[in-house]
Amino acid sequence: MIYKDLRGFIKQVDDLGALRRIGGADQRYELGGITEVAAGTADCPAILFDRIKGIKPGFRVFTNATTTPQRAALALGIDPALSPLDALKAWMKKRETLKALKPAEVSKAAFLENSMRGKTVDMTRLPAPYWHRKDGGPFIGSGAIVVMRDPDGGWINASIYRVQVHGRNKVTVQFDHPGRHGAVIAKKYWDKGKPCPVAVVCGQDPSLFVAGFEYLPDGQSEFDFAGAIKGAPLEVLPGPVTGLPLPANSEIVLEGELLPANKTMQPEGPFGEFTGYYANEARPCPVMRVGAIHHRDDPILLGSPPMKPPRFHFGLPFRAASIWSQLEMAGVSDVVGVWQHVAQLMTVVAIRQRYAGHAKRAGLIAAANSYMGRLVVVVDDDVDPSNLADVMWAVTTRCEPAEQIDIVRNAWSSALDPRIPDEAKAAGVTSHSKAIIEAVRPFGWRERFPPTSALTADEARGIEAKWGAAILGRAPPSRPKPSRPKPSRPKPSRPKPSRPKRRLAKRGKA
Ligand SMILES: Cc1cc2nc3c(=O)[nH]c(=O)nc-3n(C[C@H](O)[C@H](O)[C@H](O)COP(=O)(O)O)c2cc1C
Ligand SMILES: [Mn+2]
Repeated sequence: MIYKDLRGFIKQVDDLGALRRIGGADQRYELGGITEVAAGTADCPAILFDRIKGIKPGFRVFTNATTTPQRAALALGIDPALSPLDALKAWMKKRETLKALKPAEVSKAAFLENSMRGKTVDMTRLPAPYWHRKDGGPFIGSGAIVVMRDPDGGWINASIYRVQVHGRNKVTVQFDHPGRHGAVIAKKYWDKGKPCPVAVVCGQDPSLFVAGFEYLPDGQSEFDFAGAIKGAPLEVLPGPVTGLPLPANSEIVLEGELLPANKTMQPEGPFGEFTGYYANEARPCPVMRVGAIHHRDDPILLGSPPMKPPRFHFGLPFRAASIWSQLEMAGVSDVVGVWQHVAQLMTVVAIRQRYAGHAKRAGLIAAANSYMGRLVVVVDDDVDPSNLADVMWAVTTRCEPAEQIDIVRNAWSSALDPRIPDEAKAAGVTSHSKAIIEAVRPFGWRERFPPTSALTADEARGIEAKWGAAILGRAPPSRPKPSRPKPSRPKPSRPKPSRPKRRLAKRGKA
């Protein structure tokens, strides 16, 4: 069953044994620090913060929501027990058949349980975290959805743009570039000398988080896409201040106006980026005047701060799925997997080699479509592209650097790239070079290549099924319970039926 709202999702995460509750952390740097350290551990748990210092108890912050392949699958309505690569493939297939579903208007909304209006609006009552030490301020929106209505078509755009808090009723909304739908829509109001009605939805359901960073064409609402993921229309209620349709089960909603950028701007940022660096100094940014704050009782803010890679806000590398589709569309056959590591900065393609040049063909297409990625690796089909250790084994044993590494220059990156010098950026350069590593057995003598002594994936699974408990130091299910519980392995306080089996082989994380 797919979750109903963020609370429903958190309950499912808890049932998987993947939730940690933390009380007493500080809004300044501790929420961010704890989130980053947790995301760097092997289990990468989701965290629910409560009793945040200086904030009314009950106001909570939820982080690392979908940072593992397992929880990302859960968010997409895909079986969380699938292997990471199978889950990615299942999403690729599901996405191809998704049908947009318009939201359904309802007459009651949970987010209206509490409201601050006009003079009583006070952003400082909400737990907006200072995520990283050198951030320019607290951010209420790191994974929040910014909702606007296109004045021409009347369609609703609902995407993720970061939102910084500057005062009791003042926040900024940051568009990476003027092509963002939010920027295009706001400009239409501003060009007529009017402010743009806007709402910021914090603590939305994860299907909306996923929809919020999909590249959808203009005219297509992220709300409809979220409905498609869930297989049920999103329930919305017109906001009392803006009339914008707002997801009824959201935790926190800000309503207000985005003021014309030629009149009011506010220095915004800097903000730690997903590359693990700061990309810019503070820069002027459009201001939203907050006319109302609505929230549920004991609301939960969904926080999705960028962190040093390989930590990433989503556990399945979506762009790898689109590169996989692009390879297939381009006629590259026998692709058995595509995955991205280091927060999508490295792409790996696994193929069953059929002809000389097959690996290079796959590598070139993957390189062309690897946003910001300097490293593309092509591996054989016996290597799991989602397992970085496996990939590096192939790189160090099947690739002769002098023969099997190519460099493509002036390729797709972005202004966020920390390795492009300032002078070049000032001159408009946002491209970099990419290395394509063919870590495959050389085609001409692949049959004579030394055979591997490693278990096949099937053999390893067989061993896991038969001997896994013994290897992990757990009693197999058939054996009688030991009379005394071992102190070093405390039993979980309650049964966790749907928790997938722990794998022996450590999986690479996106
Ligand atoms: C966690 C997260 C944070 C993001 N922050 C921003 C941001 O601050 N500004 C921005 O322009 N895009 C940001 N993005 C990317 C956009 O949400 C994404 O490209 C989206 O598809 C843009 O939607 P649009 O086509 O409706 O403008 C972020 C994405 C994620 C997942
Ligand atoms: Mn859009």
